[in-house]
Amino acid sequence: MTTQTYPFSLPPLPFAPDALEPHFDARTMSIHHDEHHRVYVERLNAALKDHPGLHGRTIENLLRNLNRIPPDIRPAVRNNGGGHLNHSLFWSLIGPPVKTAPAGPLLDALTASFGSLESFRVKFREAAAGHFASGWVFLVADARKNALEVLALPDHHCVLATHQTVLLVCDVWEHAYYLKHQQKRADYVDCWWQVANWQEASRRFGRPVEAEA
Ligand code: MN3
Repeated sequence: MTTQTYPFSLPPLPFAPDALEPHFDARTMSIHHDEHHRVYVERLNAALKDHPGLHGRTIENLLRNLNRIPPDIRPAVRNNGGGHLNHSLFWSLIGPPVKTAPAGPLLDALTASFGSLESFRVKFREAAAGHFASGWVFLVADARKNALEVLALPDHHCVLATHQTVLLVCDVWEHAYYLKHQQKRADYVDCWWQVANWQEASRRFGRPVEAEA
C-alpha cells in the first residue's frame, strides 16, 4: 500500500467529515477517523518503539511476517497494525456519493464472477450484515483464480496474499455505524453501498499485482 515505515502516521481523511452525508454522518466519520484510527496508529508505534530492528519495515511487511515479530508485541502489531492498514484502505475506498457505478473491465469481471452487479451487491450485503461480531468484508481480485471474491475476515485481519488485490472494503465493527444505526447493521451496509468508491476500485483492478514485500 505504502512505503511508510515507523513511525506510522494517521493519513488524513481524503474528504471532509460531512462529505458523505446523508449516508455516513459527520460525527461518526470524525470519531471513527480521528479517534479510533488514530489510537491504532499510536498503539502500533508504541509497540514498535523499543524494536529498532523493525523500524525499516512497511506495515504490509510487518503483518506478512508476524512470526518474525517478538511474541510480546505480536498481538499489538497484529491488532493495531491490522487496524491501521484496513482503515487506511477503507478511507480510500469510500467517497462522496456521485452515483458512479462500475463500468468497463471491472463490471465485466463482476458479471463473470457473480452473475450480475445486483447479485454481487446481494452477496456482499449478506456477508457484511451477517458477519459475526467485528470484522471486515472485502471485494478482492484473485489473480490466481482470475476471479473476484467476497471475503469476510474477523477482527483486524487483513488481505495480505500477494495474489489478492482489495477493490472495496466495508468496516463492520460497531464503531463504524452504532451512533447512527444502532444494531441495524444492514442499514449501514446499504449506506456504505452509496459511498463505495468505484473509481478507485477500477483503478486498483487495473494495476498489476504487488510484488512480494
Ligand atoms: Mn473501524
